[in-house]
Amino acid sequence: VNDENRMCKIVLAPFNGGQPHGGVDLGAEYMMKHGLKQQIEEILKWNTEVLDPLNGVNLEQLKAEADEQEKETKPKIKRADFVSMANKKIYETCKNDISKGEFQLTLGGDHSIAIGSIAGLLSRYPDAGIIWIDAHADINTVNTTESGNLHGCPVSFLANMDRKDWPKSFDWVPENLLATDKIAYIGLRDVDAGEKKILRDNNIKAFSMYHVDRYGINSVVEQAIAHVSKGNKDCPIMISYDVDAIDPEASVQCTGTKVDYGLNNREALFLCERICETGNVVALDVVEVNPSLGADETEILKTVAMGCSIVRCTLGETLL
Ligand code: 6HN
Ligand code: MN
Ligand code: MN
Ligand code: MN
Repeated sequence: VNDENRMCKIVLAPFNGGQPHGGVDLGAEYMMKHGLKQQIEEILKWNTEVLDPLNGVNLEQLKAEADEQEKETKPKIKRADFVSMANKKIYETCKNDISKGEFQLTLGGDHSIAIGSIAGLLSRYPDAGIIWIDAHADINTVNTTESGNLHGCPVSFLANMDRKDWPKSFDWVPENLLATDKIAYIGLRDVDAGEKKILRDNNIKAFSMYHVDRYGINSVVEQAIAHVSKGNKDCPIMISYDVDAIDPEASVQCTGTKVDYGLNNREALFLCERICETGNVVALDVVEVNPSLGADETEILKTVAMGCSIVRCTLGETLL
């Protein structure tokens, strides 16, 4: 694609049904209000177009109805119908309204929205590698989840684990599934026992904070890229970035499942810069920015600004 005609499709995914906190639905809006679209156009010289798959859906009402009903039924998996419905829409938009060669930028929302965004991306690039940046592995299945929150489960859905046990509303199957050898994690430090077993049993590449300290972020990113690319130097790469990968003390206080001792600010952005430098990055999710959890304006600004920096670095701002 000619540089002047680069197109970044910004997919708004203001969805909070995959976890208990209100406010994570505001993440996309806050990043947009921070000037993200203008930054992409004016600093990075990309064309942009905003897609809004959940437009017209009364998310607040549907969530309230689901919670009301589930007070009685107390299902193990929380708001399954709601999460399934929203992700099917995100999936269809990513699949149908974005072309090969266009960048897919999805702004959450909680991390359950990666069900839709990654399923959509895989319909264009079936062999894409996914680099999942997170304090958590988000690979619980409906059988291993302890919380019942679906933002802890997107990877298992995408990889088709325990398919038959998923709630009936998850009756839609993505055109292409995620192979477990096409994902690599960076930043892990809060992984459930059931998830550890899944990671081990499937031999999934996972770099925890231990590995970041042991080898340094440069080596870790290099290994992650090599792993998901499987020797194909043109392998398309997507980053699914949960801001809770980043250390709360460094910048990210406003997120629903904060964990201490994460990536520092440079590690957090360096990995975006390095993945951008491959020339193969085709998509990015930025999720779990929750402005409602800020103690003051400064905390909110720091988290939102970091979300925007992740986007700009992934699109090449800091490469000369
Ligand atoms: N996230 N492993 C925990 C759970 O509830 O399954 C935490 C998940 C966090 C999910 O941060 O996107
Ligand atoms: Mn997380
Ligand atoms: Mn460190
Ligand atoms: Mn996550």
